[in-house]
Amino acid sequence: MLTGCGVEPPAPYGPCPSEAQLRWQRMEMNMFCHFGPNTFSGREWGDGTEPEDMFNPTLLDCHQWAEVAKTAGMKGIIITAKHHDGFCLWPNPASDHTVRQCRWRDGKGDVLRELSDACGQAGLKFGIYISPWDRNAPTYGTPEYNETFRLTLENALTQYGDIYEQWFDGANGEGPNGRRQEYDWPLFNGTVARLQPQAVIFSDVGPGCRWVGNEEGRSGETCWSLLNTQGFEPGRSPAVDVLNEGEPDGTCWLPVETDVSIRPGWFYHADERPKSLQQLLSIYYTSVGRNSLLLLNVPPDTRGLIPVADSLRLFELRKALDSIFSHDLARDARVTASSFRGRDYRPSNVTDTQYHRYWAVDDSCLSPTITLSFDHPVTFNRIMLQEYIPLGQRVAQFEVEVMQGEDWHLLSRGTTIGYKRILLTEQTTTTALRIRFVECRACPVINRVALFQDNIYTGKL
Ligand code: FUL
Repeated sequence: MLTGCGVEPPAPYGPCPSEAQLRWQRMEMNMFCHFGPNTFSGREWGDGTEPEDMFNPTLLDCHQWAEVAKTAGMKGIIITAKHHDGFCLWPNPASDHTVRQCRWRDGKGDVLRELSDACGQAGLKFGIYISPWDRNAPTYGTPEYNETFRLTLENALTQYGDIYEQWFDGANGEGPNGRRQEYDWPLFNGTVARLQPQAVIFSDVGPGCRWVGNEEGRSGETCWSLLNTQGFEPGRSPAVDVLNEGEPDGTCWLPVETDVSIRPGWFYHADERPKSLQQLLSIYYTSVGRNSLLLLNVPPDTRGLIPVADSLRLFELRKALDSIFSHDLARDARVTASSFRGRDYRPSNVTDTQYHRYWAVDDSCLSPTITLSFDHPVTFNRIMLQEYIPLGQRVAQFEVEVMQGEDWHLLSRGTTIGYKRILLTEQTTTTALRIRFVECRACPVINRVALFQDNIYTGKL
């Protein structure tokens, strides 16, 4: 394709995101809701023998969940439709361990209906977690269970509108008969792909996005959205540090999702408290700031509401992020570069906020520099960089220098950038900043360089 000035854009390099994966990555921060019998029993893993009537939220209001998520700046909500205890939050015809068997709402309740409607009204996307491990299903541990699970998926994926993400948990223990299950992953993934082709499928190894390898909210400081998945499947995945960092020569585009809970547990427990604002900011920097999507779990309580302590903490987080990131100190910089590909790819594209405009150099140029100069000194302690990932992930090593007096001084260095990378630096005042791309797998394609001042987060990462 030729552009306005007759110069071709860089060709995509290596595996690249699908449109659904790109849309997903740009959501940046979503909410996870663990809710079910465990909310009432105080356990983290129910064993499947819980009586259905244990599930009895007294004031369930999914609009409240959606309002909290939206105000906090989340773009979607994923609900545990069925956790390991097997209880279904919707009247799944393939099971008799569901809301249909409850006294709650006379057996006519349906949490997926209420939450999908609430998300639709609030302009949020809706996703579903369904645990393949089932400690209640009588057929678990036999080939028949794979068919039951397919029917379960089919039912959940056809009644509640568009599903943006299907979350498959990798935990796989014993069922009620003491047997383990050989999962038919091609059948499960194929069912999702057929019924919700735009849904990004999460599991340890995708195929849509991958697990970060820990539950602490920490993506790799080096983080490739690429992975070799051949020979692996959920529950039989590469080592956790490989999941955490990815592989530069990975053959699949498989970006990281960082799932972490705002509380110590995934489910609500009356004696637990939400993490502090400082902890949440640290998690933001080590997830969104490290080329990952943040899926923050906020568990509703026994009333079926998000507790006020958690919602207030989320609002504090939003306020802090807005105050840090709403003022880009690089906005008015003069931007020059060692070279650029042509008029459409000019260096100043990195300081505008249009996602599809970027700075690019000739194919043969693997170590260019870009310089931001300021009429008046700027003071900052955060640097945000973004690669234009529709063309792949290219940068493997870079350095940031700042002008001090007449000389350039090294301020920071990094490895990968990816969709978004936020560097924490010492407080710096300068009239010019230069980024040297030291090692790139193909000519770098950069759509954003921004500088911010964070007066709130006081820790290190
Ligand atoms: C894990 C599960 O065992 C936890 O209960 C929780 O759902 C977490 C998100 O995934 O594998």
